[in-house]
Amino acid sequence: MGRLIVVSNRVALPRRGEPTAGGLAVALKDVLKSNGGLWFGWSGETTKTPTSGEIKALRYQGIDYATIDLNETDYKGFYAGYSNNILWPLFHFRLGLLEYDRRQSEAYRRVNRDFAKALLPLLGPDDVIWIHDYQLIPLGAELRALGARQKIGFFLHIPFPPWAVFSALPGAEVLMRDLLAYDLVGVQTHRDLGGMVNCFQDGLGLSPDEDGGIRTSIAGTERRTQLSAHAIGIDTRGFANTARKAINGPDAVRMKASMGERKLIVGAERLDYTKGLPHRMRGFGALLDNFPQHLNQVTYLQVAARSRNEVASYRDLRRELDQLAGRINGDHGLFDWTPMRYVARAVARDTLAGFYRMADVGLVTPLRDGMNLVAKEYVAAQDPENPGVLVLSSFAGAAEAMDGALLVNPLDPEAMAEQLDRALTMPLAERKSRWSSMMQGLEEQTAERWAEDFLAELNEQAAAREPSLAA
Ligand code: GDG
Repeated sequence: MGRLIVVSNRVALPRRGEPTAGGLAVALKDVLKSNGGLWFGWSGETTKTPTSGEIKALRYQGIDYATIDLNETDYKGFYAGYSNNILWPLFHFRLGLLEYDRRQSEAYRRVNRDFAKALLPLLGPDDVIWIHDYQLIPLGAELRALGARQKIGFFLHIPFPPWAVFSALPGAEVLMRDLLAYDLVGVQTHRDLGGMVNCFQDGLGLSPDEDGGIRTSIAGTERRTQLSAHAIGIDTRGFANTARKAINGPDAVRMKASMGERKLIVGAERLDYTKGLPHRMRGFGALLDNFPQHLNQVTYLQVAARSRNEVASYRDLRRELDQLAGRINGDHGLFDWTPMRYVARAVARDTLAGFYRMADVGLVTPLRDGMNLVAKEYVAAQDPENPGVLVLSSFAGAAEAMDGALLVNPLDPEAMAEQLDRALTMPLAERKSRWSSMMQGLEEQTAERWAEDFLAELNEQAAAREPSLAA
């Protein structure tokens, strides 16, 4: 048995004394530990000079970490440019925000090739490789070009649009062909699987066989790429415990004291245009306009952790949110009631867990989202005796399985206001029954289970066959 090699753009490097934050990092570390594995990727550091491709290695708690730096040109072209300014809006159906630049496309390809060159010497013949997300789509094909024969799987964490959207990308066919280097390509939901299959059919004229795999023959090698949906989960029990403890912590106690008898609506995410934050604020404004019985009775806390400041569309969004929050508070606030508390910084994870538990409503309304872990964390954090209500966008991957949520179309502020009113006034029995059906799903479909299922399916795939070796 070989090792498991996880490759992601950013490596969650261990910091001594600090617990690993985030379900994904926890899940991957667990599977890496049990398989004796290696985690490879960008260190998060940029250098002024061209990079030497030098690998920094570290071993901690049974896991090997290997990272490389990016130079500033590649950081701008590959990461800030092509990955975040072209692929991110494209995969989230936001063609108007896509700013194509051929040099960035070249940087993307070059960095993926550099990753492949740096990774190849670290691989054993029986290792299984699992590559993550849109920054690294061509990495499998680049590894194959260098002769890698190992099983390689790829997981896309963000949505997969249909060809009518995807084809807007110059070179869209090339990126689709890159996916055929993998033995397994996983996406989050059946909707995303439909998008990917549609891209293969309409973009490359390739249809899956009855088991959901695409057969190709490239340079004399017969290959089959299995396509499937694997919904990511969280460390449900771990997060529930964190929330249970945090509710008595100093931050939660202060927060509670500042609220009085008012109800709490909570939202938390990276400050990103896919998360529908302006629409959400308008929905809250509509609640106060259309349901005046909630005036002075409810507070909405929105945490929006700044991210990707180097991309102009993120700076524009920040300005829009600052204005909207100011307007809502100006229009509706009283001298002793601030309807919206807007925090444009990250808060500590356990503090956030305490806020989720305290909140009567979790408001999670992305315009598009691969899965959305906040929706799952909010549910996991609830008090089983007095659970809150999840108001969730039907465009989040999480909506596919979270049947106890109140679903909304985030583009419709009036509808959001109606669902918020329903959530704020929902009787305990209905809250409990909605919550327990979602919690049961979360206990079954954890992050660990997601990783195990994906790897089991990858291991089941037959190795590629060259005609000369075929029986
Ligand atoms: C991508 C896909 C997919 C948020 N604010 C703070 C904070 N957070 C944490 C949340 C959650 C995580 O960040 C965000 O995860 P999401 O899944 O919601 O969103 P993305 O970052 O866009 O992740 C997404 C995911 O990959 C996994 O496949 O679900 O669709 O876009 O854990 O709690 N954490 C702290 N402070 C904050 O202020 N500590």
